Amino acid sequence: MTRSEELFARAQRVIPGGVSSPVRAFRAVGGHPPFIVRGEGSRVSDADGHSYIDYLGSWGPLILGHAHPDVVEAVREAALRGTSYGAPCPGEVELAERVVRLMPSMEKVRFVSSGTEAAMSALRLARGFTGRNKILKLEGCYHGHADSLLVVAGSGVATLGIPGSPGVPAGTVADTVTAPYNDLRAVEEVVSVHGRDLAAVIVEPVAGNMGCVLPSPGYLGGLREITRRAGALLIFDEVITGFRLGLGGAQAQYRITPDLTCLGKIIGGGLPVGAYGGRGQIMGRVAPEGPVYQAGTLSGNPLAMAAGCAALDALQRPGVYERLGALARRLTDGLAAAAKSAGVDVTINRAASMFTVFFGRGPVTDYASAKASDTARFARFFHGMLRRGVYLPPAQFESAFVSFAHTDPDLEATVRAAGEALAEVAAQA
Ligand code: KE4
Repeated sequence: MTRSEELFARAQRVIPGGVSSPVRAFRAVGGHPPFIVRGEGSRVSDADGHSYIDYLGSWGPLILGHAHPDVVEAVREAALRGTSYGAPCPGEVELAERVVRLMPSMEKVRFVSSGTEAAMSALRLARGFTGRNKILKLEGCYHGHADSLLVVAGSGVATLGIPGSPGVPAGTVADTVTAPYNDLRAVEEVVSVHGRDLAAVIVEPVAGNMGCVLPSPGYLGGLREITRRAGALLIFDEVITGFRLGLGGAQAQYRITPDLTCLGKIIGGGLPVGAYGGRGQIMGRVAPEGPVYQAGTLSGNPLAMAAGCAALDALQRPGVYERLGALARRLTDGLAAAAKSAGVDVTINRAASMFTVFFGRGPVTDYASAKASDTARFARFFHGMLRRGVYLPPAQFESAFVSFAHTDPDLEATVRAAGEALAEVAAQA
């Protein structure tokens, strides 16, 4: 038995599924997860001493790579002053000022401890601000596990939301409507049925949770126009894309001003953080300034704030995003060429330094086309890469991430491994 298998056996005796978050259990790809004991730059190593080039990046936060010296130093220094105060601290102001400067649609921001809390709070605020109840989420987008967002995809425009998990009461999702991503007509239909009661549309401006799927030309502008006309708020869930696509996130890249934005992952430098923010007029409704309640023991935690400031400061150095984009472009070009020479049909979607290799001809433009991809082939490819020392996200419907710590030799090794793994995939049924 390997050390990771031993740890997994122990973990499953005391933790559901042996993991703290379901996707980490490798159920989508089979096999057992390696237990990671160390991250350093572009690599992670497991309990059995295997080292991997890491494209999971902890599901997005580690855009600078693991154990970035500035982040580690900031956390170490903060920890020497204590780990939590439950009181206002300078770090919150420092990070908030950076966020509002770099994402101008966020005149004010509130920190929470996860992306789930950010999205949940943004929805409550949208309902409190508009006095309306209905929310529209797009199929294939994921905004955390708050009850009102756990609805079955395709629950239909007119039909009420159907719970996407046991434990979610039908009443909780009765005000959640879904529509296909990249389909403005479907959104118009939702507005025609629910318009006067539509509080908000929440969307991943570049989707990461059906795999990486980009907005069609005009889609985000269309959402902005439709929500403005309907008097509903447009919420950009930039938990992944915020500071991933660039310093201003997707809203800067696509030049769309949402009413509210959710952040997480990168702004915590790898520590637990989420945030939501927007126009002062809307954020002014948040307690204690306004009546919309939201709270959290560890919100604005000094260590997380220090890590976030260090991360955002490092990301503002010249040439960081250009290098990230160049690395990711070179990698995905190499992967596409490897698939071509192996005779394996893949569709690779990329936005800046996030990407997904879908197994199938594509194009992949929404949840339905993402689900049409060959997940069995993805699983074989995943394990072929893992055996060769490359750690991809253990699920087809996730995004992989290139970090600033990845090197040209990392990319060359990754493309070499892919050539071999894809040849194996081609040789199997
Ligand atoms: P957290 O509660 O996991 O911090 O954030 C929820 C969330 C909100 N919005 C977006 C766009 C997200 O991608 C996420 C969480 N992302 C997943 C991976 N796709 C986290 C990994 C996991 O669930 O273990």
